[in-house]
Amino acid sequence: RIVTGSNNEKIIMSSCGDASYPETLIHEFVWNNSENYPNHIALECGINGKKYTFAQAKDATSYIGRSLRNMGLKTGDVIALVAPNFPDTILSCLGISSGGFIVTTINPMYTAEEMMIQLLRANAKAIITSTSIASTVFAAKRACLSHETPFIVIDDKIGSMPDGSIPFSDLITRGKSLPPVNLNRTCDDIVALPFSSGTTGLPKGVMLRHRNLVSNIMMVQTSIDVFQFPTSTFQDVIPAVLPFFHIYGMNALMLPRLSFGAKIITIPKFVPETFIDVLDKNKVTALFCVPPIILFLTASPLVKKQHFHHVHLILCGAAPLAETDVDRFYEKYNIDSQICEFRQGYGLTETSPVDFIGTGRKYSSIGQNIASCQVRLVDVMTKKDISTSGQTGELWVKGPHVMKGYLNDEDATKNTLTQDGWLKTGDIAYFDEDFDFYITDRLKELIKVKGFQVPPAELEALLRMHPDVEEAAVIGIPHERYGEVPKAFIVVKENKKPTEDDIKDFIKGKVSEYKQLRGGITFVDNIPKNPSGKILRAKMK
Ligand code: 4UV
Repeated sequence: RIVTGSNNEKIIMSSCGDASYPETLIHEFVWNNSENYPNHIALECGINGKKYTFAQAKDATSYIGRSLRNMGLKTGDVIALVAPNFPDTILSCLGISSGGFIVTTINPMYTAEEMMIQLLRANAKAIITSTSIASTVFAAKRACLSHETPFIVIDDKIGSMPDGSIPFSDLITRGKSLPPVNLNRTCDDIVALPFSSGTTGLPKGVMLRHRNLVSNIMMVQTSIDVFQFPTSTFQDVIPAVLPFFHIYGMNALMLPRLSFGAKIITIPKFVPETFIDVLDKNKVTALFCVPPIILFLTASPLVKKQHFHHVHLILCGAAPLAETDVDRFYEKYNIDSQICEFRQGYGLTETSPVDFIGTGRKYSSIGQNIASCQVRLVDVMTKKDISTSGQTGELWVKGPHVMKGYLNDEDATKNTLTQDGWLKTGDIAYFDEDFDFYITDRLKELIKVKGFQVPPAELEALLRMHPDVEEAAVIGIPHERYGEVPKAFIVVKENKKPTEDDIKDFIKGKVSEYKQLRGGITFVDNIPKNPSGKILRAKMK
């Protein structure tokens, strides 16, 4: 399994060999098999029941692409998609691809200020959103983009459309009478631009090509036989509560599952009653989760054994999960773990996202590297490769799924991607005698709250804007339900005495709910830094 590279690096190869994948654009790939089941339901809204068959969804995608073209948008323009999970959110995403554009997905829970930053960094030329959040998105648009920027709104039956909005449904009806788009795109072109803070600093646009997304889907598909992964087929019914704006929701759930013919039931927001209602009304076959959802499934009195009657896979990723949490789940429901299997997945926005999937043997393990994903473990101190089980090092990965780089950020790209294509994950890991891997720590500064990224640099920059704050540092501390929460250390200016509440109030409206300083604030005399001014986070922890 371990081969020595030309620079003496020790490369841990995948036991699944290499994946083959077609040189196809992602929207073509997703609909490739759909002619085998054109009248099956592809998309259904878990709230209002709105449905699309595979044939309808495929056609709608193409019409949306044509309509966007017809608005004067050009090949390679970036379109911001800021919407909760709806069938129309999926159609928008694929429609953007079929028009030859790039989609930057923005968290719909963001404040207008947070949205503005991404709209500007991504250089968005149009926005697709939905009525329930349209006023916030419109405020962000008005503050930073030109008046003419197309503002397209999905009617989610809550809220209204700001003046001058284009109803999303018009895109489909108008597109029918427009000529097909003459696409001049290759698999090397960028199609998605999700944002991630990577190993350090502020969120950056992660440039993902068509090939990155398609290859990663096939890398997983090639591996599932070897790992005896409960497969996904056109008979699958999958609730989509993981947000599509995040790469896990986008290219582990939405795009791959649709491409294999699953029915996706969209859930715009995790509300326990809504989630249970979807489980009650549908024969759900697979659950895509983050650790807090596993805890919910175990703890909630609303969840019953019968909800898992047809479930063959529970996938969990995006943040660490303890083995005991999985044991507790099985103990509570007395379910056969051979029939309703639990697996972890591990990945990053920068790797489209999947690198590892569980082999089903050990719940606390992220499993093994999937087909075509090469791995190195690099000792943090000596920078030498590790080739022995049990020793920890930084996890590096390489393969056709690795991003092109960060948009307009050469320094960050160089610090993350080596010249020969290795991506430094910023995670610390080891492998055991079976080559099953375990994540033990995070070298990077990123905080994960309920699986969502919280970049400390963003909160630190905000805190420094408070008139009484001299210096600030933010770290993640463990939290029972959320995994981690941000905690701030603050040095105040001379003669200033702000309270913890003063500072929390200052942050409140500026960043989303999940980024709030739930870990509290400690006032200190100084912040430990290295000679070049970098905060020594490990020391602070
Ligand atoms: O960039 P990102 O926000 O990306 C993700 C991706 C999650 C995925 C991907 C593929 C799957 O099959 C799946 O189940 C989940 O979250 O954050 C990347 C960082 O999240 C942490 C780790 O620090 C990454 O660098 N992370 C992701 N998965 C795990 C994890 C995991 N299973 N265990 C521990 N940490």
